[in-house]
Amino acid sequence: MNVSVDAASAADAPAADGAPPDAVTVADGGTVHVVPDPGTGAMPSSWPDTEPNDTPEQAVPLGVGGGQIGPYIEEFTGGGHLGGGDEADYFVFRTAPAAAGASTFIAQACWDGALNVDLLDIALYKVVDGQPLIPVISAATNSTACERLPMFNVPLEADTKYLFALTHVAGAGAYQA
Ligand SMILES: [Ca+2]
Ligand SMILES: [Ca+2]
Repeated sequence: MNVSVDAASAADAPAADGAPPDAVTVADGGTVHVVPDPGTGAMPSSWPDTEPNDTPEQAVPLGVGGGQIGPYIEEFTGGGHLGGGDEADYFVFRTAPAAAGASTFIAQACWDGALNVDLLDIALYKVVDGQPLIPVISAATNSTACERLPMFNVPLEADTKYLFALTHVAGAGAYQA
């Protein structure tokens, strides 16, 4: 499995904006995204693919989730869709407080293999407001059927903001995640 981490260490290079370097591993070359607050409601069992959700700034707020968290995007309406000008679907949630028990993350996204395209890649980021996105885990193979995280039940920190991204690679079609 070809796992892409899409990240660069900023530990020994000054940030592009002139800010002092720090030791955090950053994505997007150090770009700081303003990710919406996920809110305080309970995470819905089916995640709505509410457009536009094409940038971290436009992430769909999902509230608070606990236990085993995973995307079930438009579970009852055929799934999400990428391509045809839609380059990404972003979602943001917060994990439950520690008192509620441990939270983990699972994810895969599959599409019609008859399309014969590498439709998408997936990635999970930790969000600390005011800092670049912190890559947690991702999958960016050239599969023409599914993308799935290389680890089952990825441990998540309690009471922490996370961003999940499905990014378009090629073709166009629905996906089930
Ligand atoms: Ca989108
Ligand atoms: Ca892919």
